[in-house]
Amino acid sequence: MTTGEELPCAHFTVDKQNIALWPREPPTKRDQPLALRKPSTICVVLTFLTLVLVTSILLQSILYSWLLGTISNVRTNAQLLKGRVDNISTGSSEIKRNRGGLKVASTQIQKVNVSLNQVRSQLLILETGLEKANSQIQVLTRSWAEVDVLNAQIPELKRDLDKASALNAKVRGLQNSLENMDKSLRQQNDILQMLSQGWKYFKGNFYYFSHVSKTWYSAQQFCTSRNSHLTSVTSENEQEFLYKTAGGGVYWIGLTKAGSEGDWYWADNTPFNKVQSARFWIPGEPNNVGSNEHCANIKITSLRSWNDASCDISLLFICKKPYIPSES
Ligand SMILES: [Ca+2]
Repeated sequence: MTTGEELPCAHFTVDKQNIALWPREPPTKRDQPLALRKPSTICVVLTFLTLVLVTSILLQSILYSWLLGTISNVRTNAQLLKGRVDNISTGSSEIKRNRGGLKVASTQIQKVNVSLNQVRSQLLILETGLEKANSQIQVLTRSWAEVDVLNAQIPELKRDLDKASALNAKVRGLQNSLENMDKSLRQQNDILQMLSQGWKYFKGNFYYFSHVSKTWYSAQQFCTSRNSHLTSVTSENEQEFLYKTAGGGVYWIGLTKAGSEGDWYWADNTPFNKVQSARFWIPGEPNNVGSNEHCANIKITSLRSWNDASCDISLLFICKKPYIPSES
């Protein structure tokens, strides 16, 4: 390329080892004139600027891709942050809600504290009670030991009890005997009292043999005034007792007639057995002399000793009353 005086702008030379950008021919450093040096300086500057440009373009492309990556990272981080902020706002509302709950919980905790204090005081009371119970248990344990000792004594006590019950039976027997003795003593006492007053005792009855004479009716009145009647005779033994005790004296007995011609009857209301009594009349009696003999007496010392006589004559007499034991 040749254009007159103008110097070519640049020239590539290729040798075996190097590629270089140079003007038409590599300058020889020694004989290059100063006029030629100016354009080569511009070339260097241009080349440098070109290099700077290329480098900046390369750097920009590299930086651009790096920036894109960074921006996407920032975007991702922003989204994460946004999520966190959302979480935080949600948490904040929950915290607000929880604050109300906390107030309620605080009140409840205060109540629980009060209850706890009450429980504590009750526990103290319970502890005191437990201590008392413990001491009582110790007392009971000692008592139990005493009970054991007593338990061991039970068989012996049982034997003693058997003996005691046997003794008791004996005592009851003795008591009955004593009561019987007491009863018979009282009876004897009653009898003795009656005997001291002149009565005689025979088989459950008292008999009074008078010392003065009276008509039959007066004699009966005397007997009733002493809770008795003129005597009845109901057996051979009694008849024998009476005539023997009379000893030959003549004594009114309680036999009389109902009216002048009536049947015989006993003054003490004992039923009169005419057949059984027939053996006690003196043979030939009752003969009712002058139709005026309506009262009977014991006249002689014999089983057959009865005679009918006038009720108006005065004779000794025999009263009779049954023995009734006095009430204890
Ligand atoms: Ca007669």
